[in-house]
Amino acid sequence: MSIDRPTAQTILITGGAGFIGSHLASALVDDNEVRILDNLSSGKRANVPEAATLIEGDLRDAATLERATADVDLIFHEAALVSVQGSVEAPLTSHSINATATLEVLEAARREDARVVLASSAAIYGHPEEVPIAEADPKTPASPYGIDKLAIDHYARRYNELYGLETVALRYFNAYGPGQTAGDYSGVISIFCDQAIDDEPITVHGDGDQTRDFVFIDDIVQANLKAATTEQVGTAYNVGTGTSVTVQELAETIVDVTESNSEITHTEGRDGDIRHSQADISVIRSELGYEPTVSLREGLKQTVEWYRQH
Ligand code: UD2
Repeated sequence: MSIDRPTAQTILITGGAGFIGSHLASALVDDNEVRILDNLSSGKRANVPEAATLIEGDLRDAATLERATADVDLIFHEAALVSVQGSVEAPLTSHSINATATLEVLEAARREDARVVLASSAAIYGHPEEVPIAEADPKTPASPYGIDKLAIDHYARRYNELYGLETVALRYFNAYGPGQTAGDYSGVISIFCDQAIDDEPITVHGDGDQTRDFVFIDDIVQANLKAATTEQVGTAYNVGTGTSVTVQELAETIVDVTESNSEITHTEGRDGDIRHSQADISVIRSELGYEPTVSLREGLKQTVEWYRQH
């Protein structure tokens, strides 16, 4: 049995000032030397734990990446352009950050003989034929973002086969939690929480019967820590809860948790919206011992608390 978290390692977290990367940094910083590479385009300096070292710069700059990866044992690659819509508007930009720069990270890891745990996405599955979605199911990404994530998911696994690099790709479903900032391209939970706290109408797109598997940040972190120490490398795992809720139910739960006076309204359906999404987590459960620990209601309570304070 492997231990469940890295200790006494030199660790690089790309995107470590962002939502997922900064939570990961907080979980690791007491027992490891943690370095963060972030260009602060969407991440924030304030998210970086005091004991971590921030290298402010671009992943795509060779000298910066070389400095950031010097002598590392382990890399968590979370830096990305996370906007699906943005990738539709600027596919080349998405490709250069989400795909090419990730290949550079894998090359750097080869030079350093470092393990890489990288952020893949449920977006690689596109519109699934059925749910829950298992790792081996068809991959028909519906956006440049999904295509780029699928490319790096493949690269990560082939780098293990071709060069013996230790890699694990984590296919995140809908991540949420404290620190996820509301904006045009952020997740529905951050948008609904802001609306509910301000007693503004909640904007459900379409009929609200579409479903998602919302996974709390603590469980995303748990999956990363397990991926960092497992012997099962050259692999890719779904990270979700294995359950789903409708967007309508989500809106109602947020109104309830915030004790809001917001009305739930319905707007036009969103172009290209995926109807149903739910992870099959049986493989990550059996191979990594991953188990979701935070229910949607509990996760929403913690998230709402954070939004109230910020
Ligand atoms: C998420 C990820 C995306 C990709 C994908 C994989 C985010 C922001 N996006 O896309 O990067 O990984 O999953 O499948 O995390 N909605 C409303 N009202 C709003 C906003 C959204 O009803 O004001 C609906 C939206 O139409 C969709 C659902 O909420 O049906 C979830 O939307 P989302 O943008 O949070 O995430 P998703 O699943 O499209």
